[in-house]
Amino acid sequence: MRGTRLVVAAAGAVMVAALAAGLASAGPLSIEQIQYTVDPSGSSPLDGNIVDCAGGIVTHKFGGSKPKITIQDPNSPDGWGAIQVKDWTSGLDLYNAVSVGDWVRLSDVMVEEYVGNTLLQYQSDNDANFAVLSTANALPAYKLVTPGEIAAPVEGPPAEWYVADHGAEQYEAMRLTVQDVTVAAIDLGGHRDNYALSGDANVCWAADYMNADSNGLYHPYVFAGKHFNSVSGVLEQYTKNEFDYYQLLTTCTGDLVPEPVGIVLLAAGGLAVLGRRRQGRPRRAGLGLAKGRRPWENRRPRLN
Ligand SMILES: [Ca+2]
Ligand SMILES: [Ca+2]
Repeated sequence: MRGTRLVVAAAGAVMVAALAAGLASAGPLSIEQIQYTVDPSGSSPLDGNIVDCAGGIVTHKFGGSKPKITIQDPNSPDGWGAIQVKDWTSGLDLYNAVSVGDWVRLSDVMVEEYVGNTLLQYQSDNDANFAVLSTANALPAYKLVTPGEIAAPVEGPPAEWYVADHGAEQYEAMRLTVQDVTVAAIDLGGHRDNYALSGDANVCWAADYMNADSNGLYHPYVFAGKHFNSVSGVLEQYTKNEFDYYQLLTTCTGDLVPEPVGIVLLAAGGLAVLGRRRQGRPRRAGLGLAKGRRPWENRRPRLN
């Protein structure tokens, strides 16, 4: 048995060496090459390695206790296309120098799994460096997913929440949108800042802690029962103690799009007035209603 183990260990060492050689000769890795994994834990096979990364477009910056940026490679729109980069330098050399929309390439950054997320650690000790290859890039489009594709965890045992389906792993740090969702519950998760978004017969979790416009734990738009036409953000995992879940992190007010009924009616009324003025036909002021009719009566279909 011992001999067998040695052979297996030796074979493993050869594979690691071959992988390292292949990586070394292939130039900087794409984000997808760092993120992609078939490991059920979701961990990057490069966890603990120092790598060069071809990088991506900065989609978000977040100060927090350890400033970080999120970068996304538009060449991987379907999955494994984004990653967070934490700046550990005393002068925040990376964080302060880059802007949303910059394409940033990185060298000598450490791949590290942290509470469920694959991070690139930007550290002076490893002589990390970066280059801004271009600026003012359009941000990668939000990928439309169903709540079920980034499914919420389920409770059990009591007060423990674990996600059953890690299919969302491929979307880590990517820009995503869910549509037609209602806030089904709040005060959830490891920091009591998560809320459940219900739609499409499924539920996902979201949070606003990275939202530049949130005031406290939740954005003012968010409360139980609130319906949104869409909610967008970047996906983050949280795996610690009695929790393992994915959460859609909104980044600004624009990521929370309420039901637009009132706006649509107002716009339709304004357009009707404008259209009739352009035609030069005198009409009653306001919504251009026929005399004696109310708005909804004007919209009724004829019966004959
Ligand atoms: Ca993960
Ligand atoms: Ca990952």
